[in-house]
Amino acid sequence: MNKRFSMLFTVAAVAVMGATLFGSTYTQTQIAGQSIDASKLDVDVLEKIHQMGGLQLVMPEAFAETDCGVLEASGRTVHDFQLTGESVELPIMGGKTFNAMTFSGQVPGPTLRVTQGDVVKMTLTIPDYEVTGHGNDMHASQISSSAFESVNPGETSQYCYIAEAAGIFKYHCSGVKLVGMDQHVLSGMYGIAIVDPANGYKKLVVEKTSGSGELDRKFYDADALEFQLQYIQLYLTPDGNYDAGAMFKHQNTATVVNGMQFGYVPNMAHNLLVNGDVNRNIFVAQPWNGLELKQYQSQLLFVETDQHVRLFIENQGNEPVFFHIVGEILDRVVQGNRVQSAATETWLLGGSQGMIVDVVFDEPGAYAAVNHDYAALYSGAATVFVAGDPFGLNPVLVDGGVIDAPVPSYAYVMGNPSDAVPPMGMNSIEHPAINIHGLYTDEVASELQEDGMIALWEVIPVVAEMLS
Ligand SMILES: [Cu+2]
Repeated sequence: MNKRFSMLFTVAAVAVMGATLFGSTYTQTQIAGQSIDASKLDVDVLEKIHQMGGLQLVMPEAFAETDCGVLEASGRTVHDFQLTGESVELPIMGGKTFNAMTFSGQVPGPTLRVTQGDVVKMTLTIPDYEVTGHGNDMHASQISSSAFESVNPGETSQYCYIAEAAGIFKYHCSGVKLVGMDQHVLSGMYGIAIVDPANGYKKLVVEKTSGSGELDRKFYDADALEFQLQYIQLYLTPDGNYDAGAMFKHQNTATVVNGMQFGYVPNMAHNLLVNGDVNRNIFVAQPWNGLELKQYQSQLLFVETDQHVRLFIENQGNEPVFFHIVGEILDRVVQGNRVQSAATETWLLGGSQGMIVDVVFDEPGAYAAVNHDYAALYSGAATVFVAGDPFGLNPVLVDGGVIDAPVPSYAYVMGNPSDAVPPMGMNSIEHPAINIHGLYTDEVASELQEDGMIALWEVIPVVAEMLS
């Protein structure tokens, strides 16, 4: 037996013996410092150690290593995650603007997507014209919080870590040495990291009773059409500045999903398609109506019926989220790569909690995903999914020459909004098309357009012309 194996063997043996001794009594003081003579062990115990894989009990190398040089040379996949901290003015419902703080000119900040075990190399740059310093605390990391030290204007800072745990994790500005953290986060400096499980996502099982009353179990492949939804509150003074007094009293001005109130509801184009009139609203609240709003015009989320849909949901805020989809049951809720619930009506997220919701929409229709706290719902937390072709638009679109043949969802015609679509992962179904939508600066929106994303404010008039 070579020395290395011998040492591992001892570690495994101690684990087994420890378990046995603890099983009998918790008062065994002789466990500490006990040495085990392997030659005297029962052969069954040796077999047991062999079966449990002694080698695997040794921790992988450098699991809490934060040295970028060491981690980059480790052979793991490295993700370069570059962010800038910038204060900008962005629109708020009602035609006004507010003084936002952003990661890279957008709220929420860019989504990072990695696989469990990958290395994240986070680089935060603060331009020299920025009015304040910023930091970035990434909840997907397990490293000393000293790495989240704030970065001054005109400077750049970096840290590396291994994304060890699978799930959805927030990242957020840590202020200037924690000072102003509430202001910076609640003004927009937050985002998520999605860490896909090393072995991928699991198949979805949906149990229902069919028309006959028999229990009907249906299996869906792990591959899913994915969306991301992040909830937070805005606490603002009438002139669009952060209101700390309102925050301490939990009196928010607005509840936003991916930065906007009612950002995913019908717009005038949907009014025209469904009601034949741009001014006849489909939904009770359509505050972001009009082509001139460009990337801020509200959009809908389109899915197919009988399709596995995976939602990455994070509560970035200061109030609870009671996540519910009107007309649907959440088929599965996963947190920490463990199933928490199946077939549940609503799931609660406290502040800084995330979850993955798997859902299959059975029937064509419109479904509103809400925070079932009425104050949140009526102040902006309503997001409309449209499954299939509930409005019978396929014949109209085919006759008008917009599409060649009927499509399983309107995503094939209008695309899904870019800020609700996470980067592709190992079990992602690619969206048929993606349109530019989000609380982006005009610079960010132009970059997305240059990258080939659809600018609906340019496409809609063309489609309307074809249909007229
Ligand atoms: Cu900040």
